[in-house]
Amino acid sequence: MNTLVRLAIQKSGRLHDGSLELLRDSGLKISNGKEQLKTTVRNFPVEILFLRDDDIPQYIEDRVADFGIVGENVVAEKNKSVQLVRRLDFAKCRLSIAIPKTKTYYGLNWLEGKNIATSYPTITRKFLSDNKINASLHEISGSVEIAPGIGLADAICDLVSTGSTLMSNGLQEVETVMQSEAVLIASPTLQAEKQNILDKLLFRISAVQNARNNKYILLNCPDEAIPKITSVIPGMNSPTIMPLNKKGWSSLHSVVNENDFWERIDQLKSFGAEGILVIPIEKMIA
Ligand code: PRT
Ligand code: ZN
Repeated sequence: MNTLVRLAIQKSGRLHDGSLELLRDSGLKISNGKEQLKTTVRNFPVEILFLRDDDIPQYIEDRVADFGIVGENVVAEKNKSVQLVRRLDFAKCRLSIAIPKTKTYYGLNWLEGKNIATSYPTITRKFLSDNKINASLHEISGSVEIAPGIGLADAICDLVSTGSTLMSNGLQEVETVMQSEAVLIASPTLQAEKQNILDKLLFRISAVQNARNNKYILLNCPDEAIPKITSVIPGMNSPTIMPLNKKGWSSLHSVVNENDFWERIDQLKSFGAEGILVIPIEKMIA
């Protein structure tokens, strides 16, 4: 009998599209009716549950789901019995403390005795106690950033990505409590067959993440530039080099990392590379 695992993702919200895209890029054929609470996958032994993100750690602790995709902030806040298996490189944000722009911040002691509004009481309380600050927390579930403006709190602890919500509410970010991104979490112990399925999924996710982080690069260069160019873009093993129909010139094919892409291109040009083509990679298996 085939084992089926259950993977919980957010039903709707900021993690929903990124989670589905990652699973689809990993080759899972998922049909997605907006109103569905669960769906099976045609070509992979997994059933997908669509839930509120806050509930996912509990479902995994209770073993109703085996794996899930949530923000690291939710994992830390809920503090359930789950293991963080993989960071997924999307929905990046940070949980930060912000105070009115009109106040002068002089360090953590500013928060002493103050009232802080947050939807993340567990993480905020730990941050304050780690820093030996006594402050009272006011837990609210949404629109946290308006709390100082309406006199509900002196400061807030909330998620920030671009910072524009803070700015439009007259707040300044003064402390970063934690960095967060979407993560794959799982039950701390899995039966062997379920672990096997998780390993298969992780292998595919690695291929997708590598492909997203790298580009295929083709260029022409004088033969004497090959050693220098190879030292900058060594590729997965070594570059492919083919002679051009022009004496003393070659075509070189390799991969280049997204993070230092422009810096590498500048170096390659300075070594004499010409006709540089950069192409997205669909999957990359090391
Ligand atoms: O309905 P459900 O409970 O499932 O969803 P939700 O409303 O609780 O969560 P949702 O969809 O808003 O966010 C899901 C996850 O996305 C969060 O737990 C984070 O891990 C991640 N994420 C990434 C963010 C942001 N970026 C983000 N910017 N979550 C919320 N925000 C909000 C923030 O609270 C603030 O109101 O966006 C505003 C700030 O954005 P900037 O760009 O103006 O700084
Ligand atoms: Zn939520």
